[in-house]
Amino acid sequence: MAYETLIVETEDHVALIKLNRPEALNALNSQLLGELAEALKAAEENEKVRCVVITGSEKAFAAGADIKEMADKSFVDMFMSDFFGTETEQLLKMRKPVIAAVAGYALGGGCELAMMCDFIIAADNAKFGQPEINLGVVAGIGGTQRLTRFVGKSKSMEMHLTGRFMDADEAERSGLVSRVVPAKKLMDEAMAAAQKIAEKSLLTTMAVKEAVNRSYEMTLREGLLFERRLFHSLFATEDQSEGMNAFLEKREAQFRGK
Ligand code: CO8
Repeated sequence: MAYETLIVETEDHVALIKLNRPEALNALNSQLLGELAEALKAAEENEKVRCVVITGSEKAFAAGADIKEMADKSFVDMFMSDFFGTETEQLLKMRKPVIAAVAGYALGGGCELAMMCDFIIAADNAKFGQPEINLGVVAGIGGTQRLTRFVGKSKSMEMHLTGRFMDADEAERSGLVSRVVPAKKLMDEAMAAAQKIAEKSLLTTMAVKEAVNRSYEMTLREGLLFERRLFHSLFATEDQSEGMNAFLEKREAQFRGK
């Protein structure tokens, strides 16, 4: 499928989705987010794909929602179209792992998009921020909620109230990103991580996602029970038997997602 605002490639078992609106630093408009939802759905439905990477350019992952598209809208326009509500739903529904590979600006909706992925690998030139306050609005696709869970109330509050940007080192220190790599190596590192995940059992990587994401939704006691039952249930799979026997036989496991 051809997209106007994305470049999508599949390498082995990894779908790479590159946001591609260089003229606007990958600002997120309805077209881009609509195409992103389609590309994610296609990756989810493609049996060959076991992991997805979303990236932008060296200068910008995404500099936020498209201000030109939003500037003249009314409350009624926003409310009746549930602006960006439906477009972002597919990313939240993804059962396959999704990595954000972030170089340059990840601001406003760009930072929020990265935080909707399962983890973020950042280039050393990455800059994260929620500068919506400068536009007379607040974050709208999860910034106040997710950034606060990632970095804590104090830092999240400061970033939302002042609009200041966080560099890659601070983002790693604060737990927003899993690690920082030299900008030139970002895509190699992100693709290597994705390939590593793709070697595992898809069934098990999906189970990991469900369990980790539950930690945001449940009490600890319920989450621990959910995890333990998930662990038990994986003993009904061929991949558990293959994984454990491969270890005992000192060979590489051949997972089949069954
Ligand atoms: N929207 C539209 N166009 C943009 C955006 C944007 N967010 N960011 C950059 N651009 C455009 C610029 O207008 C410019 O275009 P042109 O050449 O036609 O004037 C081009 O990209 C290059 O930008 P700059 O010349 O500004 O580049 P600089 O290197 O000087 O600055 C910055 C880079 C610092 C990233 C600067 O562009 C900037 O501050 N951008 C805006 C950042 C921002 O405020 N982001 C938040 C947007 S609001 C938001 O994300 C809300 C999300 C929630 C939506 C919720 C729906 C429910």
